[in-house]
Amino acid sequence: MGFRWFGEQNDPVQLAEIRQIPGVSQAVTALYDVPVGQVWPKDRIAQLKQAVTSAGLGFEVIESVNVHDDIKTGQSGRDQYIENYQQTIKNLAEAGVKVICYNFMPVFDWLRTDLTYQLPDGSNAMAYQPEMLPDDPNELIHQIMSGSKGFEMPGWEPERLAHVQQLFAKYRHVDADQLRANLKYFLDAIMPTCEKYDVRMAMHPDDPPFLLFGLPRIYKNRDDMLKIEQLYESPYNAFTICTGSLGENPQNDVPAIIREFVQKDRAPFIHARNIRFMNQTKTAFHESAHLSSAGSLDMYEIVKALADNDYEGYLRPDHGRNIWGEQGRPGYGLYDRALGVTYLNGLWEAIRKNQ
Ligand code: DNO
Repeated sequence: MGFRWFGEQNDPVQLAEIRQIPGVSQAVTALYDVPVGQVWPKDRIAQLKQAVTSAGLGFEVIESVNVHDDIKTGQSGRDQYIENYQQTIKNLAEAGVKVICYNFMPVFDWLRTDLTYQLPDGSNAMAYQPEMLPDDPNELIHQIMSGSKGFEMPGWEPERLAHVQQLFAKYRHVDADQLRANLKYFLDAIMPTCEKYDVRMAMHPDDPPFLLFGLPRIYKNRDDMLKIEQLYESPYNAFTICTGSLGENPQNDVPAIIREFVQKDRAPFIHARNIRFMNQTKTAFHESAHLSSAGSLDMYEIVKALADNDYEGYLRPDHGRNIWGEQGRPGYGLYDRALGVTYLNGLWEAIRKNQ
């Protein structure tokens, strides 16, 4: 069980606090200040590892090493960025890292229309309501930045998004097939490094898993996963299964997806969270407490899909609400995620003892 941590400078949550959550043994973290595309320096990785391990936690999962847009769009500069990525994989492997979470989403990483949506119990959570999505991506960026309470949001690097027009222009001729071809080019280049150094790549789903702003999306559902799997047949070409992201499309049978990909050993990393649909058509949702009864996903079935298959990979609670007056990062406060850990571990213990 891991817990995401944004680093000493950037996270009000302390490693010492994470260490006290029962059953958490890993900090899931990253060097957030290395610009996308640059090599992660060995000394900076060593410092980060030192901070994590001296707090009594493991340093085996990185989230994320982001992929440069030139790789995603297949620009001529991609080979240099790929070489840098290979070097980063090697550097992380030498520090004992086993899994790297990454994504292949165009322009935006995850996307919401509200970062502090008020819930009836006085807590707040992130939400997505299609009618609140502006037509102009610049306006969305403004919405996200101003809702972020001064925190830099992962995947929303201001220096990258300052050039959003140019970014969109780069993707103008990239459809889903082209994006997948660019992913294949990337995987063909990095997989031998991953195999040699024993680091598994765990691709994160599109969040939300539907088309937005005319941008292509290639990891929305099971069919997409089968296509990605075929791009490079290896357990090192693997997935982060994010229950919330996939669950935001009610057509996705999340427990079935988990079962299938855990059985095939293609799911070394699970993000477990719940969401609640806000309308009849299930196109709007807000994030909720992890408990099944708090949202629309059946968390018992999700944990059961893992436990039934003797899951041995990494798992972390995902976005929680901000509760008890905490002024935490949107989605990443301490308390609700800690409650999530305890609940997930409770489900796990009960299911295992009943087997
Ligand atoms: C948001 C996260 C994402 C995720 C990346 C993985 O809260 O789920 O930023 O870390 O998509 O590359």
